[in-house]
Amino acid sequence: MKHFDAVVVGAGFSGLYMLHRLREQGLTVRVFEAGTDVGGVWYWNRYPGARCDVESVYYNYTFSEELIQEWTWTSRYPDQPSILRYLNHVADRFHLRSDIQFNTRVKSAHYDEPTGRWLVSTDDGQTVSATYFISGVGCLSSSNTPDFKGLSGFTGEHYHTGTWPHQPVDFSGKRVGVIGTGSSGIQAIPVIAEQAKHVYVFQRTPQYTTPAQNHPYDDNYIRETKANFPAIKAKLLQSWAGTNIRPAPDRVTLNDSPEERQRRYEAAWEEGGWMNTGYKDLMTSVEANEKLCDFVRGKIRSLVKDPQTADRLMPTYVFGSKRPVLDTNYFATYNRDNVTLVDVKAAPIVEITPGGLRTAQAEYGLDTIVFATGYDAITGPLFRIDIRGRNGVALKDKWEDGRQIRTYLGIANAGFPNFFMITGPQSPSVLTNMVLSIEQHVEWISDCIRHLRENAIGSIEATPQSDADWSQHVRTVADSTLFPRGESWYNGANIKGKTMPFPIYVGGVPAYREICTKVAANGYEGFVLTPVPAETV
Ligand code: NA7
Repeated sequence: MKHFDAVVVGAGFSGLYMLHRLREQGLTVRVFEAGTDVGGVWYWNRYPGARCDVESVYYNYTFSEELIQEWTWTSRYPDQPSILRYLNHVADRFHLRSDIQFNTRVKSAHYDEPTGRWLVSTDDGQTVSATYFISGVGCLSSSNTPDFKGLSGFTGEHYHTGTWPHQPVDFSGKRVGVIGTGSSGIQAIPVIAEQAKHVYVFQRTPQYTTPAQNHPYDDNYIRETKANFPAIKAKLLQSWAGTNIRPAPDRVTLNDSPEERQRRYEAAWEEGGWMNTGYKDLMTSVEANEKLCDFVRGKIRSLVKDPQTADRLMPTYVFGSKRPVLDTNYFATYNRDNVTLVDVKAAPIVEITPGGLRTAQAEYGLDTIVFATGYDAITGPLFRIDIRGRNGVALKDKWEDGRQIRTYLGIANAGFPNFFMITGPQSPSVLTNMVLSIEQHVEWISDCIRHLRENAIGSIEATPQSDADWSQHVRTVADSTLFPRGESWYNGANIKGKTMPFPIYVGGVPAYREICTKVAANGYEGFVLTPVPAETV
């Protein structure tokens, strides 16, 4: 059996940086990656229109000044091919590939109590051991295709946005059905509609989506950004989500006149992005939230010509309780003659037929079906691996299938020594700039491992009390906001039979960083540190 200091799962943003940091410390590391190359979600999500909803110049690693200076983004929101090129560049620049085994999925990771090592087994039949087992599996890497009756008998082609083919799919002359109107569907639909003969959009829940107002960067902006990067990073770290550098919102929605509100909403709509209106109470006041919802509904009414289609596109839930979407020409796409919106809440999908799809109301002939049906998010990627800690207890059982997630800081788990989760459940993760949050976790974990090694500590493990306290804190903070009010992948509502308490820490990037830094500064308070047995020192 091969022995490593650390095994890391995944070669996306998390795994690549983790590998780099641990190798700098002289550790032996093996990264296992299911794909044939680096990239993580950006390797798999190759659907037409795939684009990140965080601005390019903020959606990159910040640990290396040279990397910042030598890489140039070309548009405000990066498309999937650009991000994938960037991650390939990082892998080459830091010579990372030699420690990554591609085409290999980790099946299980079991903590072996007598040796204090993790035994990690992969789908190619090998088992290796490691002192540290680190998950870089991401939050949205376990794609979900609902179990529609008849799918196996469909005679056309079908694709899931999250596992898209490497060769472009040709939609010309095709009748295409797109199921799902989350970020993936909303990005893909306008692009597919330009090529396909006809697109039927099967929508279960209408979405609040606002214009990205994507545009090419000009050279001056890029020059300035590169010149001021340290200051920009400092500002990003001060922002709630780590996604922009403007001052924190400080206005109260209902204190402004209707005219002033309208002016601010219009300005934010024109500017594009996540509706930066300057109001601080969007996610804490139902009344404030409803004002923005009204504004977006008004925009839908004005953008979509057919009143019935506009009605069907009207969202009614709390803005932000499902992931808001940034789009390019989404609503205008419904003005095309070759696009039909089908409400599958009113008349659910009954089955996929050999020649298309049947709802409770009608049958649609289709050549191609695109499943933009999302992910078994946050817990799904971890549960795909049989992770077992002390006494053979499975993580899935400890968390009661997700109904009772208990972690310490979203990084560690009582009962699972030397197991670290990069952007795990109960950390800020998907509600923040993922790259910034990944960097913070990777640096915290690598500093922790350095501390263990320098002090001859064999293992670190969260106490059950720390797990319980952190989980309670995550719940309390979430319940003081409107985030848990929706039915979304945030709480597992998109997957039949899945329920989980709101699994994201919404205290914001600055507060969260401060807590993690303090835990480390206080000698890893809340953890039990066990020295290496004397005879092995
Ligand atoms: P999402 O946001 O989970 O969207 C999935 C969509 O698929 C959503 O509209 C769902 O409707 C719909 N869906 C799921 N199952 C069904 C069934 N059985 N029938 C009809 N419609 C269904 O996934 P995305 O890939 O778009 O985005 C994921 C994240 O990636 C995104 O938020 C960004 O952070 C990046 P529902 O809303 O559940 O009624």
